Amino acid sequence: LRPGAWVEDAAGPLYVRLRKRIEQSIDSGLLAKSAPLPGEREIASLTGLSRVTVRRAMQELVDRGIIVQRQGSGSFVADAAPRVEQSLSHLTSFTEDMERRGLNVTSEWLTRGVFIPSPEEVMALALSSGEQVARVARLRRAEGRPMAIERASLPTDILPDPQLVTSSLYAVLERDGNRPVRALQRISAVNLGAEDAALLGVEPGTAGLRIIRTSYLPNRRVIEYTRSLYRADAYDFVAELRLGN
Ligand code: 16G
Repeated sequence: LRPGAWVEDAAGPLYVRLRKRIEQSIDSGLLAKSAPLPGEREIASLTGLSRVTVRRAMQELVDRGIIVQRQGSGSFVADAAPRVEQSLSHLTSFTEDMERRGLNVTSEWLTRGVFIPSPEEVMALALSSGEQVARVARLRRAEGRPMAIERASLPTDILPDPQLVTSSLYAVLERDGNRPVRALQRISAVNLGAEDAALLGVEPGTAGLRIIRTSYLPNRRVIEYTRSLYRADAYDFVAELRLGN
């Protein structure tokens, strides 16, 4: 946070520039996980910005789960992915969920193509013999932090060209009139294996949430079978319960 350094490379209001500058310092490792941040007053005098501007930038970083503030001891770089509350009663996509919270979504491709299906995929998607399967597997990030690994499989008549999925899978399905309207979701606890843990940025053996989603079109046809691993320290799944059966 050299004086004036925040001005050069970002656009928008001052507090947004300052927020982006701090985010960059965290992403580049200049500010380590759990590292303490200078106080509001110090940041203001280092940057020449008003304390109101600094406070506003800090509040946005707190809202996004990028920094945490502890009463009496100041602000620290959050050492975990942003923690989000996810409703279990709405059929939404990762992109929609994160964008609604103002979090920026990026994905890293693990697999994207058409393959010979596994027996599990044949069963789950009710594929005919000889039919291939479209696979879209991604590491999904919010504000640059890994949140989940999602491995989606779809019939190839629903997704003939997986390469066309550049950001949101559901946006592609929606465009083609194939947006699922119902899904079954199974959530269970797992200990993450070395490879998945490395992708998610946690230690091997850390607890994760395994989620299997099977989604349906209005005509009850299954069109998505997705096996995901979500960071247990990043998600609270919330469902509303009502008396009755
Ligand atoms: C959600 C879904 C996933 C779906 C993805 C599409 C779970 C638990 N949730 O994350 O099944 O494929 O959204 O997101 O699996 P996209 O439209 O952002 O690609």
